[in-house]
Amino acid sequence: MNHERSSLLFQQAKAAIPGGVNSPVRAFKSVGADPLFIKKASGSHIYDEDGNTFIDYVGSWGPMIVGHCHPDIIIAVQDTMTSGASFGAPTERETVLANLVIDAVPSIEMVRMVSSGTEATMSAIRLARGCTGRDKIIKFSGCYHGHSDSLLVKAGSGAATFGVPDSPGVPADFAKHTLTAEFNSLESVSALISTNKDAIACIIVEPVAGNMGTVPPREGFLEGLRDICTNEGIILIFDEVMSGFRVSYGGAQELYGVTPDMTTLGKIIGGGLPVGAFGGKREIMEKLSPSGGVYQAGTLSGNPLAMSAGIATLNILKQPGFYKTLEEKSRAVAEGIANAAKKAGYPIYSTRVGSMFCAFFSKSEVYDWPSASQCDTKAFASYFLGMLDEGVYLAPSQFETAFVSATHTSIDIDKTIEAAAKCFKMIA
Ligand code: KE4
Repeated sequence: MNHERSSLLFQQAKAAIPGGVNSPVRAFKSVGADPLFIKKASGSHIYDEDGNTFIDYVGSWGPMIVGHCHPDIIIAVQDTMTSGASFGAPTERETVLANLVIDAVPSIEMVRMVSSGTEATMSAIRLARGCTGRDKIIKFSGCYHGHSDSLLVKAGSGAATFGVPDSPGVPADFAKHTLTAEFNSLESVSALISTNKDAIACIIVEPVAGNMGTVPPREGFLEGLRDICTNEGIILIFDEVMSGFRVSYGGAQELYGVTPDMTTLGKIIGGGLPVGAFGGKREIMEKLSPSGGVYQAGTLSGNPLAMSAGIATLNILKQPGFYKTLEEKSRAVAEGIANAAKKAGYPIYSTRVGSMFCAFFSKSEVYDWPSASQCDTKAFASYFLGMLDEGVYLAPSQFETAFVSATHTSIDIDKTIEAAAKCFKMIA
C-alpha cells in the first residue's frame, strides 16, 4: 500500500507542529509507523492522501456514530454558517441542544456547554470541589478524562495514597489531591476513603472504560460507587464523553441503571465539531457562574455551528431502531473478529459494550488497568499494521476502543472479519 504522500505531509507537519500532530495518539507511535494523512471521509470509510480506502473504526474517536458526512449534519452546519459561525452571545440553539440532552439523560437537570471533553471534566471537578468545599478527588487507573492538571496524575507509590504527576508540568501540589483507585475494585475506593475521611469532593469514572481498551464495569461496581458516594457525601461524576449517546441514547447510566450526580459529555453531541458538556442536579449546576460562585467560561462555548451539528446528530439518534441496528452490526463484527482469532489459534480477550469494542491481546480476562497493561502490545502493533494493509483502520493503540457506526455495512463487516482472520494467522 503506497503511503508516499502521507509520509511527505508528516515530515512537513513535524517541522511546524510538535510531533507532527495536534493530539499525540494520532502519531501512531505505539504501533511504530508513520500516521496516515486523511483527505476525506464518507459513511464508514476514510480516504487517505495516497488514495487508499479504509473501513473506519476510529470514527474521530467516537463522534461519528451516524457515519462521516451525514447529509442532515452537512445541511445543518451549512445553513447555520450562512447566519454566522459565532456571536459570543446566547442563541436559541444552545437551549435546543441543552433540552435534547436533558430529555435524553434524566440525571441531567441543567447542562453547560463547553468546547472539549477536557473542559467538561475539568469544570465538573471544579464544581464538585466548589459545592463540597473539599479538595481531593478519586479517579481510576486506566481511565482518561482529558489533560487537565488534576487528571494527569497516577497513583503515588506504596502507602502514599497521594497522587504523583503523570506528566512534566503538573505540580506535585496539584497531583497530591488526586487519589487513584483500581477500576472494578470497590475495595480500593473504600481504602482511599478511609484514609481521606470527609476530604473527597468527587469520584470521577468512565462508567464503561474506553481508554485502556474497552473494559465494562463488573456487576455491582457502579452501584457500589453510587452507594459509597451517597453515604460519604461525595459527588459521583460519570465521564460519558465517550459512552454518552454511544452505548445507548441515555448513555451508560441508562444501560446500567445507575444515576450519577453529574455527567460529562462530548464527542457525539458535537457531531464532529468541538463540543463538550457537563450537567447534573439543578442544586449543583446552579452553583456555577453567573448563577453561583464557581467560575467557568468559554469564548466558543455553545457556538451556533457546533450546536447545529449536535442537534442534527441527536435527532438522527432519536429515530426508532437506531441502537437496535447498531447493536446487531457491533455484535457481528466483534464476535467475528474474536472467532477469527480463535480459529487461528491466537488468544485474544474480546470485550464489547454496544458499539464500543476491543480485542485485547491477552490470554486472560481484562477487567482493570493492571490486567490491561499485560497485553502483548507488539503483537497488537503487527495486527494493527496488517489490518491497515487490508484496508481496515483501527485505533493505533491496544489501549483504545473501536467504534461502529450506523453506516458500517455487512460488506464492511465481512471484509473486516476476513482481514482479521488473515492477520491472526500471520501473527499466530
Ligand atoms: P477531549 O478533550 O479530547 O475532547 O476529551 C477528553 C476525554 C474525556 N473523557 C473521555 C472518557 C475521553 O475518552 C476523552 C478523550 N478520548 C480520547 C480517545 N481515547 C481522545 C483522542 C485524543 O486524545 O486525541
